[in-house]
Amino acid sequence: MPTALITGVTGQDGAYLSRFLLERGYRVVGLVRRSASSDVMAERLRWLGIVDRVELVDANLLDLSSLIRVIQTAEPDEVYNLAAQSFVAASWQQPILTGTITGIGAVNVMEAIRLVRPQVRFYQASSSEMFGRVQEPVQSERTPFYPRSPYACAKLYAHSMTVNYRESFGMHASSGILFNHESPLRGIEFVTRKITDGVARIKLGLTRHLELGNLDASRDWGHAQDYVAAMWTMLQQDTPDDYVIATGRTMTVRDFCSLAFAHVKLEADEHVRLSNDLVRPAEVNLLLGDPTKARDVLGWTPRTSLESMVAEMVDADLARHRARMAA
Ligand code: NDP
Ligand code: GDR
Repeated sequence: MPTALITGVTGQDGAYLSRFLLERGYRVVGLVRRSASSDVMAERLRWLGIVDRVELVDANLLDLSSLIRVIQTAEPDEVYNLAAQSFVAASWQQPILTGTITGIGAVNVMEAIRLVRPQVRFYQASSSEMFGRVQEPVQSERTPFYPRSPYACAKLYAHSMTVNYRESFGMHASSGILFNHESPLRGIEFVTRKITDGVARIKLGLTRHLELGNLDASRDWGHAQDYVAAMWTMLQQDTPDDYVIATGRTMTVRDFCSLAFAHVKLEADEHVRLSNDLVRPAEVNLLLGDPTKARDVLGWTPRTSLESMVAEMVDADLARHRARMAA
């Protein structure tokens, strides 16, 4: 039975990846940072019904010794580094923390692997945010990077170090340059989930308005459960490499909003309010990925349409609020 160690197991992707690997017969060890709220910490794993099947171990990306200990005791075959301060907007408020966790944290994981178990296959969660102020209208593995936030700068450092460890030490280290991917388990602060949660609350009469920032930004949105499959497939290749994972379709925040409101037969224009406080110091206006390499080399293609994902997210938020109201 192969063993996978997942950092960031309590996050959106960590939960879906755990389920994916369990279904394939893996032993899954999940790294969690100590929290005073440990009762709610594994909420996403609980939502997927797998909390009892994932071995949770305490460690922190900022503490190299804790990572060394976990790799010594868990003896993983594959390590997926999904942990990060992942909210772009917060990275301007906490740039040093973001750089330390999202950037240096990834190097801590690679160092622990190099020192203890260099044969491990390593996955780094790189991001389309690294393209930032895009240098080409459609972004592929060959598109130059131009990060636009402290988060994106930290991710670019971690990405470059992954390439460097591969080339310097021969590590089996791959990066997925993943474009935005969403689900009912998406953090509530990210725009898609903020919208679907807002739509549900408005539909149920819990509030009347939804405040948003820049509606003109365009993103290439896919479903998280499709994207975790790509992570695993990368690590099954003989040769480590970097891959863009995207749908090849882009849509504005405004149009995403319209889709979500239309799902419950409401008009977005009647409920959305604009707030300058939510506009970022520097914006990424357009992301549109070219997943050709992933399709040709990995045989990976996205399965879920944006429309069905929006419906799934709105329905899940409606169900959550109805359950709370009934309690
Ligand atoms: P989430 O924000 O949902 O999850 C982040 C995870 O990192 C959480 O489990 C969090 O733990 C953990 N974490 C944060 N700081 C530390 C630390 N110091 N030590 C240990 N664990 C820590 O992210 P997603 O699941 O959405 O994304 C997974 C990864 O993929 C991230 O690296 C993200 O930057 C990247 N990415 C995501 C994309 C997306 O669209 N979702 C696209 C491209 C890249 P806790 O629960 O304790 O906060
Ligand atoms: P992003 O996701 O920054 O692309 O990073 P987010 O959903 O936060 O923003 C997407 C776009 O929507 C605009 N926007 C708003 N965003 C938020 N959060 N809240 C609002 O009210 C709002 N109004 C408009 C933003 O300005 C932006 O243009 C996500 C994260 O998961 C990263 O970790 C990951 O690397 C990238 O996706 C790919």
